[in-house]
Amino acid sequence: MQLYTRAASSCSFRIRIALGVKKLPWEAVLVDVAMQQGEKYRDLNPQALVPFLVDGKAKIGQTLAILEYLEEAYSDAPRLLPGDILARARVRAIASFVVADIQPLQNTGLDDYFEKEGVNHFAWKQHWISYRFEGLEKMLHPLQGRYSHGDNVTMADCCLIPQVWNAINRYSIDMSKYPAIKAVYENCIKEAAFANAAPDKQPDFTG
Ligand SMILES: N[C@@H](CCC(=O)N[C@@H](CS)C(=O)NCC(=O)O)C(=O)O
Repeated sequence: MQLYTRAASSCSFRIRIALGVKKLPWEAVLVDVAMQQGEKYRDLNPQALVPFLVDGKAKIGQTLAILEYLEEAYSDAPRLLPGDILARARVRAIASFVVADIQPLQNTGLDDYFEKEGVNHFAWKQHWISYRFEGLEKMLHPLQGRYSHGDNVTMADCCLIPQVWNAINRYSIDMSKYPAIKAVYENCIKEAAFANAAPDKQPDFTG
């Protein structure tokens, strides 16, 4: 299985975590910005985004589609979705909130445009991450377990932890305002599947 990935990409970080939790063997294809914008990569993945997963005949872009594929294709591996229907809906809601309503507002792919327009994108990103974290904190509080949903890692954690890593390391967000999110982050990041997937552990990490 090959994952097209970049150290700095929080979206790729989500899939690196999932592959680690599921203990699936994989190989990294490192995608820098020049390769991502090139014709050859667009031929493979017309969305021209990372992550992108190739697993035999499966060629899949978009984090949530990849996570759902891994869950279904490797159902004997540790599960990323709980057994209960309501629990699954809650986990998917947390994951989607990060994927659809937080990360797109801090995607570095927007930076060139912001700079051309003279927008202070650092402040813009800090604002949106903080504002959305207020909602996320309420979704998690009171924390009922070690992770976003109980005591098992789920897709929600695969999506949440990279977002918090970025908030802390790239956007200097004060996480003491979000104690439930902070607790989940601290519980996860010390575990191997999360720690090994972090940007600073990747061969293409540049700081
Ligand atoms: N919705 C996509 C978002 C993917 C995405 O935005 N990836 C970023 C890296 S985290 C990227 O490739 N940005 C470059 C660009 O927007 O041109 C997903 O969940 O996979």
